[in-house]
Amino acid sequence: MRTQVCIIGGGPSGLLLGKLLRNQGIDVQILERKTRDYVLGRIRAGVLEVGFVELMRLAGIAERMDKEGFTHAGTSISLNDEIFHVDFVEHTGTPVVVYGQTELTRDLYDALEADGADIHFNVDDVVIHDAKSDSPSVTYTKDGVTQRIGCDYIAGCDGFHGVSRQTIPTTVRREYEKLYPFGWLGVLSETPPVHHELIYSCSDRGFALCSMRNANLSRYYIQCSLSDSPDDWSDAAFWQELKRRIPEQFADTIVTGPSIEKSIAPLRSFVCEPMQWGRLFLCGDAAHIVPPTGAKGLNTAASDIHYLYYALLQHFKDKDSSGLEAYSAKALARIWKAERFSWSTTMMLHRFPEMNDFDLKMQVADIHFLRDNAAAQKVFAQNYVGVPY
Ligand code: RFL
Ligand code: PHB
Repeated sequence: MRTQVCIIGGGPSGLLLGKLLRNQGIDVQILERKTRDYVLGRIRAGVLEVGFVELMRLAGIAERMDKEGFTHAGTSISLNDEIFHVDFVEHTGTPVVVYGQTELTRDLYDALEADGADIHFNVDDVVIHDAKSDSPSVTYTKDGVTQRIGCDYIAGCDGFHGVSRQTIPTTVRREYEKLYPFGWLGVLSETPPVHHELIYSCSDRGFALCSMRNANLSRYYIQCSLSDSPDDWSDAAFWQELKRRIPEQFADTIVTGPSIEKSIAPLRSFVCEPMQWGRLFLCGDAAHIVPPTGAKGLNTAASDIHYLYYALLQHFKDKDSSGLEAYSAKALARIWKAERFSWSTTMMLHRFPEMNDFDLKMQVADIHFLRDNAAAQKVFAQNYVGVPY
């Protein structure tokens, strides 16, 4: 088998790149380790920057997102019972769109399957060969049979635990990491959201976030211990703890119900440099991870895809490889800004085990500065809606 671009990973990064390239007549093969249903069962991100929305429109798959997504002009931030609003539209002219990763991934799968794209599910033993040569290839096994795909380029879109990043020799690859001493316990429930926008809450008992997927589907998170398991948290215990961490006016009005999904995600900051090795290009979680506090995980994946898509287009249409050569530096310049924002909002809003009284006063001053200072709000808004590509 031969293709122009072999895409490893059928998550949002790989699917979006695949759809954009196919629309331009560039041939792709997509390899996914799991089944479609498994990928769609992962409950993850919910907030899209306008840059991501524009890419979905460019790919011609924004119809449902434009109809069912919710435009949010700002967000609320609370400190115990105090609450204030940061208006993204006032400060940047740009809102964000709330549309779940599950729905977006479903739209991508539907569109790719409708135009006959080759997506190989349930593949094992993916190995990248000769990435530094002019004729790389990828082998995999499916149903016990080994297959080989020869290609011009490989897009490593296989997430944090994939094989692509590991293919880059440790003599070349440099990894930067920070682990946080807590996780987020997330609950999805078929209840109306407590507020029309998101509420990020810092409280004496730890962080909480009130988010949503649609008018009758809420997504809530609380900071939890890394040693907790979702089974340790009954629905009743979750709701009780959430109510203690959000302002009283919302604790009094929140509609609770049975959880339909409950999971714990550890918080991590991670960047791999470079994001290119020969003809292998890393995108999304394969190259970098942010703690979810800034809602940047999926959005940083989208900016990688933007840079790689235009670079591949320039190569295949104009025979100009300068975009591909610049990919890693360009993508990383934006990634580090998103890393900084995600790290700083995590520090501002979470309770760290080692915090002393001075640290707690600093945290309050940080939040009050944001509350009282229009310039600080503008900076927060610019980061939240996404710095330009
Ligand atoms: P994904 O979504 O991980 O997709 C990678 C795909 O590659 C497949 N794969 C392989 N395929 C073939 N061969 C192999 N050897 C393979 N190894 C892996 C996997 O099965 C998978 O389908 O990466 P992608 O496409 O880069 O997308 C990135 C986003 O998914 C991610 O940034 C966000 O979801 C991060 N994230 C969140 N971001 C937010 O903005 N808000 C959130 O609330 C939020 N919650 C989360 C998250 C990430 C989580 N992870 C990764 C553990 C919650 C969790 C639990
Ligand atoms: C979500 O809705 O899952 C979500 C929203 C905002 C975040 C993180 C997660 O910062």
